[in-house]
Amino acid sequence: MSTEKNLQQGRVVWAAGGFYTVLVGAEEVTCRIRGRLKQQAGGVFTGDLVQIERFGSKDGVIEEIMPRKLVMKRPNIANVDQAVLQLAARDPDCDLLLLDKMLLNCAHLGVQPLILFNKCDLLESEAAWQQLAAPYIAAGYRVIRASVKQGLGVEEVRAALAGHITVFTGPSGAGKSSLLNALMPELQAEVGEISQRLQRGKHTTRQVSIHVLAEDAMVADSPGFQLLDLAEDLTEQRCAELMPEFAAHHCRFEQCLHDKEPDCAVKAALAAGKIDEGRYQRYLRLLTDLREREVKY
Ligand SMILES: Nc1nc2c(ncn2[C@@H]2O[C@H](COP(=O)(O)OP(=O)(O)OP(=O)(O)O)[C@@H](O)[C@H]2O)c(=O)[nH]1
Ligand SMILES: [Mg+2]
Ligand SMILES: [Zn+2]
Repeated sequence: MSTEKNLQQGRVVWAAGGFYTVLVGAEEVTCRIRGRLKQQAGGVFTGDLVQIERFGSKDGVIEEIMPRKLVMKRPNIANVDQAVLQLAARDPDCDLLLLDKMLLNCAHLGVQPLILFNKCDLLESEAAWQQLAAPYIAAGYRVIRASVKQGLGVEEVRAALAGHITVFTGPSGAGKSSLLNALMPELQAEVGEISQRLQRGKHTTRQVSIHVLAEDAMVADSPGFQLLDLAEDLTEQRCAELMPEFAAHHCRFEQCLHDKEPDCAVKAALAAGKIDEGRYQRYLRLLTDLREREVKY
């Protein structure tokens, strides 16, 4: 008699309390995991491709974790190739330093970022939109103007999701779950209020969950956050390289951080109004954060 196990491949789409929901084809299988895997490569992440052994139609056990392409730390998810970085244009206030950190982390990891400003129904004018979006469009990022409330931008997002595994990420209260519900009304993900006193969301979504939007598109909802660290192995030099609007300018020193160095082409471009002052100032702030972090270690 053969002892070969009958293994099937699937993707972990949800994890809670030691159980993992693995999608095998269109079937959801509830799995435990082999003890030896708990230590391997940090355990099992939502998004992992795994080999499972089935017991009956609904239950199974994860036997192998397939090599993963990447792991995002915040939110905790494996193997995504695109991230919708979603912020509310208003309510809660738009935290652009947080956005710039998310952009650097994505670029560092090799995840394609897509900036989405939601709640544009709350913007007072066209000028307010321009002020928000123009620096990012000028830097070369793709920016989507959205109001889930009014249905604005939803189909543009749907089109952008084709062919990708995309995670929706950003502050609590940005409307990530609301956007997912607009894309997949059958989902009925829980949506929360904004605390007007604190001007932030109430951390309604507690777990990362992956959903099949179309044959070639998967999307993940994820818990929002207020604070974010730059990736652990991000250096000052790497940050400088990952700022797309700096790339066209060539400084005297190849390793220029565009801070206090002489003959800096980036600073010249800044003075000429070709680089956004806000983006540059936040970049300097992040360099300072990284230096302080180095001192701590
Ligand atoms: N005005 C306005 N409100 C919106 C819009 N989209 C979502 N909201 C509201 O914003 C609040 C937060 O929405 P959620 O979808 O729960 O936000 P979230 O990003 O999933 O928050 P977490 O799960 O806590 O990370 C809810 O009260 C939504 O009704 C929009 O386009 N305009
Ligand atoms: Mg949510
Ligand atoms: Zn420079």
